[in-house]
Amino acid sequence: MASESLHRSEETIFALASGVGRAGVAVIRLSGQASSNVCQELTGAPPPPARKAQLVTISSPLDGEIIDRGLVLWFPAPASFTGEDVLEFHLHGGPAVLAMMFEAMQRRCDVRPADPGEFSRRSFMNGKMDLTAAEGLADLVAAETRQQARQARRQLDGALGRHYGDWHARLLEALALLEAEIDFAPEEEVPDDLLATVLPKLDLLLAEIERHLADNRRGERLRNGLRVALIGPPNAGKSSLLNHLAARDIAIVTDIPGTTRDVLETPLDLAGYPVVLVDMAGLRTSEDPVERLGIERAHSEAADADLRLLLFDGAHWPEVDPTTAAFMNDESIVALNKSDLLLRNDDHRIEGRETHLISCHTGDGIENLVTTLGERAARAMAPGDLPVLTRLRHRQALADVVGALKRVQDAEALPELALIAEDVRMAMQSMGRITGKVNVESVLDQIFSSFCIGK
Ligand SMILES: Nc1nc2c(ncn2[C@@H]2O[C@H](COP(=O)(O)OP(=O)(O)OP(=O)(O)O)[C@@H](O)[C@H]2O)c(=O)[nH]1
Ligand SMILES: [Mg+2]
Repeated sequence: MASESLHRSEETIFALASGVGRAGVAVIRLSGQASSNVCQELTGAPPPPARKAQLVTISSPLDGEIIDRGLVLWFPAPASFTGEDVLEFHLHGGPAVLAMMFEAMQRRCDVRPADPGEFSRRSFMNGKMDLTAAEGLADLVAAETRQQARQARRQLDGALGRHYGDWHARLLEALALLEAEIDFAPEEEVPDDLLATVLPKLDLLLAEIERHLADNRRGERLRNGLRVALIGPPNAGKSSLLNHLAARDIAIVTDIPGTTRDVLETPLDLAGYPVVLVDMAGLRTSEDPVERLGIERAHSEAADADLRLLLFDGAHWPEVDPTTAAFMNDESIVALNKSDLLLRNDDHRIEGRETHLISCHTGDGIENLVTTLGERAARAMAPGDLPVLTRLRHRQALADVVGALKRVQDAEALPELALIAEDVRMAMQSMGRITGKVNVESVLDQIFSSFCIGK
């Protein structure tokens, strides 16, 4: 039971830092003021020298029963992940050992289990990392492909935070100049020279942010996976292709048209790029109410997908399903399945497009199709030189910044200092929301630190 007198943020928190389940080694992490007392109580000794592992015997403070022998590590504040005193136990990862440890720690009224993300939150609150880095850390833990891990690591290292920090600083500088003018020359008209220096800089910044936003959502796609919809008539072999690529029997395959009704997904890792392949009902008009629901979902999935893989049924060649063909866009990948039923030397191009001739039965042509898919994935998600935004949260905050800077631009014809300053302040606050640095006091600091007293 946690103490009533302590604020939650002052309580010492603990959590299993390693994965759940039986494991050779489990890591329990504590953060907060009581960490060193917990060490004393459980090991009979104060924490070992900082950052040096020490083998200890851990016994229960309740009855003295030995819980385990393991390593203890001590990271005194502020040089720790959270910025607080941090203690780590490396123990044998059995459920009974862990249960006894948790029971022993929770006996203290100032120690409690951590909330999700609470260690990172404390790290952020103590200025150890900004919000984008904290998000990068969460992404790194969740990353399933090499490229996802890369992007997350870059963000954790602060690349995105620095980028936004630089923009924040430029807004702050503009605001400081505008505020200073308001404070020191309230009666005067807007000085031309001030606007002549500030406004072009803001225009430049606006252009940079707009370029950053027009990134085709590559960072968000890499984080979530590129959604590729398998679109085709019933019986084309969509589910067969999904199973083939996933190397598992995920979807039911039968020769009855209209077999699939639900939307089924499987993740694929194509040279480090994450793709989510989506199988769904074949497109046709149906009287069956259940199938119709499936077809409705298929239509909306097809419309929302990042990429469309159109699969036509070779059994009906040269007939080409018009409903499927209607989904074709410049980006679509076109494939004709059941090549085992087709004559080799015919021209099988559909609507003049490069058409992958494949067979889910023999595996023919599938390697080529996967190569194309991988190239498309890389093209849609490959990182450039500059860090990319990875979350809708960033995009929304930046849209607010753009909105405010556009109002500044519109005001150029009829400049009113206070209004311009207000919009710049709003832009800066939206920017600060991304990294978690919303602090108006810093404007005042900047003004007075860059001005001499007599001015
Ligand atoms: N000859 C041949 N038959 C195939 C091939 N691929 C799939 N089939 C057969 O085609 C039939 C339909 O396959 P599915 O994978 O269920 O087709 P679907 O597009 O998912 O169909 P719905 O779920 O009804 O929309 C099954 O009998 C498959 O065995 C292929 O490459 N060659
Ligand atoms: Mg199917």
